[in-house]
Amino acid sequence: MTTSTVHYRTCPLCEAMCGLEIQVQDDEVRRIRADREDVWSRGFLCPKGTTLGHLHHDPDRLREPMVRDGDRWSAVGWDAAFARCEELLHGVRDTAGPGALTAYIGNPVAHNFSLGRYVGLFMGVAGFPMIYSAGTVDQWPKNVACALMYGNMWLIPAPDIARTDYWLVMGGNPQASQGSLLACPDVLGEIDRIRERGGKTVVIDPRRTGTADRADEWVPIVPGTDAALLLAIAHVLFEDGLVDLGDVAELVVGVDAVRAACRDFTPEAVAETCRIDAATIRRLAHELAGARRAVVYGRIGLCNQEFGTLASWLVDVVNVLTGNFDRPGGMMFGKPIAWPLASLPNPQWANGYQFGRWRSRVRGAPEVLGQVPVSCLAEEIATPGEGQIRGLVTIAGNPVISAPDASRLDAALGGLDAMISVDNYLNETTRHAHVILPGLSALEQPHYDELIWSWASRSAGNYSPAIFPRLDRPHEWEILARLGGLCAGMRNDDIDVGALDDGFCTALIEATGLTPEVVLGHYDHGGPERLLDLTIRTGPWGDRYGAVPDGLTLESFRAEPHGIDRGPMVPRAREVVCTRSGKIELAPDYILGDLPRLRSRLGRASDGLVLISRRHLRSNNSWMHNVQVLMKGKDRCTLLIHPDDAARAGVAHGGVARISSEAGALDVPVEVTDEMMPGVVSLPHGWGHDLDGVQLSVAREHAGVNNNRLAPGHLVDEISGNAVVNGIPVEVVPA
Ligand SMILES: Nc1nc2c(c(=O)[nH]1)N[C@H]1C(S)=C(S)[C@@H](COP(=O)(O)OP(=O)(O)OC[C@H]3O[C@@H](n4cnc5c(=O)[nH]c(N)nc54)[C@H](O)[C@@H]3O)O[C@H]1N2
Ligand SMILES: Nc1nc2c(c(=O)[nH]1)N[C@H]1C(S)=C(S)[C@@H](COP(=O)(O)OP(=O)(O)OC[C@H]3O[C@@H](n4cnc5c(=O)[nH]c(N)nc54)[C@H](O)[C@@H]3O)O[C@H]1N2
Ligand code: SF4
Ligand SMILES: [Mo]
Repeated sequence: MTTSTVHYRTCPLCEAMCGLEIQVQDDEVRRIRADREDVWSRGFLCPKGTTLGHLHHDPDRLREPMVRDGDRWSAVGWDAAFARCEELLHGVRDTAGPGALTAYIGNPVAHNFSLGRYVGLFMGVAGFPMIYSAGTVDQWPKNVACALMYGNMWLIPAPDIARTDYWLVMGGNPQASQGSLLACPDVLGEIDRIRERGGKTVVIDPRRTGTADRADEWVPIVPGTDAALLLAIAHVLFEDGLVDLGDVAELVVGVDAVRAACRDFTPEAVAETCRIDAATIRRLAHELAGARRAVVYGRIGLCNQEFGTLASWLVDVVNVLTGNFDRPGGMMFGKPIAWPLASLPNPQWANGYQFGRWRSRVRGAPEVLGQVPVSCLAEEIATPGEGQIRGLVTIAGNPVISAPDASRLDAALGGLDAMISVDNYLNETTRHAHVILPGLSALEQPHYDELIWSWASRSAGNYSPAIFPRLDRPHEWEILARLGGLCAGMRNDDIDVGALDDGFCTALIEATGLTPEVVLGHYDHGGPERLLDLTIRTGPWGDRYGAVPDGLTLESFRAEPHGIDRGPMVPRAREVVCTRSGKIELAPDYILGDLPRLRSRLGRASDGLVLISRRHLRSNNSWMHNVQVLMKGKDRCTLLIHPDDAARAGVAHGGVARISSEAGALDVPVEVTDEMMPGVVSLPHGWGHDLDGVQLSVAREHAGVNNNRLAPGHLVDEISGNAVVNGIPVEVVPA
């Protein structure tokens, strides 16, 4: 007899958090479509969400631990795998010391039920002196700005686009990404709704993206010059008497310092550098100030660039100056139903933020928020001497594709004495591992987003139980706890994962002010579901373990498969800002100190070609090209180039170009299109799958090229250490 069941769950793949309806027959996913009753996404989804079954059933997905001996991989049991990890990790500790071990944390950590909640436990137990992450090729500039302005690196405000009348989008393309540091289903639909209520959306981007096509106006900009543009907008706001802080006025300090900082950044002074005429800059400033509710938003194009921190900071500055901060339709802080662990105060910075507390060994890069650029990793592995990295744990990361100077990192990983990867695939990075410990598929584990609700347009939430529960093997949180112990030198047999988990949970309970013994008494299980219940029950709508009648618990969510919604964003700056002054620090000295670097940029000619990155709706960073149904259609890994530049370079549509930078060269098919502004070419990131040993049968057939082989590792936004992968000087010639 066959049984067919229907399940409701949240897609974990991106920040849109769509509700799915999943039909399963005999352990096989039959159909996935949108859950039209989902309180948050209301029937929205994208093509990736319908492929969770493909990912689950993918024959290339690793289901057992893999151990490598030379070029030979063998599947082994969990005990044998951990025994091998012990041997390898302890080998490095014994010969080179604990400082020779580190970790790289990848993007899916932020999307995975276990990993997101337990990566902190892993790092705490392992006690690494430093770690690396995808964060320094992503949002590190925004983290720096928010740490200094609001007091917590993860206190990131988001645009309330569902209620705004004017949206200025800079360096983000939600048509492909579905929005980032901005959680809202159907972002493009919101652009239509802004227009329907008489408003306007303007996109500032070197490329006329799908988002720009849907918006009302596209303003091309020279990559890396957004900070200059925003300073000029601020200049006009001051000059024309348009500054009005509104409700947050008495909460903000530093307005005069901002006024002084933008004094010489007149529209005329920046126009040539940005290639935006002064009249347009003045008009944008007046439109922002004149709209009833307006909001500026910046994303990866503003972070992964030469002046990432200045640009990310100035986005918020302009929102504050126009009275659009902490009010509906402007820039607001989210209010998650379950508080994210990252919202807890970090004792490291109890006495204020200090950067450069230590430096990387080889290039001397200053530490920023506890990390140095991921582009340091290759040289830290490859350069002999005291402190050389000999052992690496990667957790849901593929830095051989996603990190700058990819060729060097690829080579360096091959020389490690111990490499352990917690990953679901044998791919470009994990092929170098000695042991791969596979995670679960999305459908094998529960889900409730940990961090993303922090910047969501509504206070909603949705718990998804596992569709194919796995009781026969460790879940990723257990893997992390055990690996942390092994990295710390504990013996495998002595590691008590339950005790580590209880200790972690106890510390979190203490942070809520409740009594650990009492709270722990409510549970007969540990793991991420206990933490989730704790963060719901002690959150803004929680039952506080009975103290608040009718308050929410995880059980409340189990009873509501389409989720729970507690309404739109509300003003909360007064409640959450936690700087030492208690104020919004509009002009942190650390960030102002970077202005001379920007000033010197104004004089720099930009006559050559520069390379930027792009995303596509049917890709997800580097790891979903193995899903056949997403790979249909024309080649996506192409070089986009403006007709004038193509003519000058002598390359033709459909031909192959050689693109080179100081870091490397690639041959890639050409797409000539006026969606690029002249002087700027674009490659997608996340490709280059045809390396030896990669076990991705579909992706190998559509290998593409790795654009990070062109990204020089020394190019970083100096004050955050974030990689500059947008605005790389390149040359293009026929291949
Ligand atoms: N040139 C250029 N480079 C970029 C960017 C760019 O725009 N341009 N963008 C940057 C950004 S924003 C990011 S976030 C990074 C991404 O950088 P990474 O996080 O390093 O790369 P991903 O491609 O997301 O790789 C995810 C890895 O996790 C594995 N994985 C997927 N799901 C799971 C899971 O549930 N559990 C486990 N254990 N493993 C899983 C996949 O197999 C893959 O190996 O790339 C950055 N690099
Ligand atoms: N389908 C899909 N969705 C994803 C991902 C994915 O790989 N695929 N990745 C996820 C991740 S990890 C992230 S971080 C988010 C990122 O989300 P987004 O920030 O929306 O990412 P992109 O689509 O790369 O859009 C970045 C835009 O910045 C522009 N840009 C580049 N340089 C500059 C510059 O100097 N100035 C300005 N103004 N613009 C510039 C590019 O042309 C591009 O249009 O997406 C997430 N969602
Ligand atoms: S937009 Fe697509 S990938 Fe993102 S959560 Fe929704 S269905 Fe999943
Ligand atoms: Mo990202």
